[in-house]
Amino acid sequence: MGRDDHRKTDQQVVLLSLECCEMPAVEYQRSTYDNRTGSPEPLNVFSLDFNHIFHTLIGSNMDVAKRIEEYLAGPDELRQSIAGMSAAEIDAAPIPGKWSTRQIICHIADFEPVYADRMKRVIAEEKPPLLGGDPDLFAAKLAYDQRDLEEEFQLMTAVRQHTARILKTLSPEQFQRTGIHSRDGELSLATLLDRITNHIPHHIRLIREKREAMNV
Ligand code: NI
Repeated sequence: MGRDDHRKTDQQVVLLSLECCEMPAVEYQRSTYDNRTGSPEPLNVFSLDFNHIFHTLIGSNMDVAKRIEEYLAGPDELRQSIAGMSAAEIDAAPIPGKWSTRQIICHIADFEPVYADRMKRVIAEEKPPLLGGDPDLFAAKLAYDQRDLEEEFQLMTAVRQHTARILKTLSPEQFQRTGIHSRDGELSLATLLDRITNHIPHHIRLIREKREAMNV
């Protein structure tokens, strides 16, 4: 599957989003499929109501403080996931059609400020528009092969500490505030926090898959 033609069919979009998510509901589906059949083919995912799923999962009972701690822990968990890898192993893409570990790290760093901006707008503005981003275009155009991975980690850590300090001041009701995503429709602050918190663990699983493929 070429990365540049992933918009041709729904199936291609789903397969792509398994590697790189702005769509973490796919990951929930995939986990279900993996546990049951070992086959990651969540082809019905587009019929799901994302907002409903997330409200059901975390809804009004969300343990906000715990979620924020998980959000803060993400960058260190990502660092640990690449411990012991050589530069060549980080640059390698051992699984056909999937990214290198370097691309994953740059991808995560790219979307940290995007999500921080979305969360701030939802807190501060009334149902603000939230602009979707295309991870493949970012990966193709934003010099992933030239970037300093230590800077990427510093950015992730700084953005999460900065944003978490704001989130900790909010009431549970404020996590139900919403914005209007250009592709996914109305999303609550709780959903945005859930998505970005799950983003790093999702990609750590894919890094692990690459390490296993390389036996490192
Ligand atoms: Ni992703």
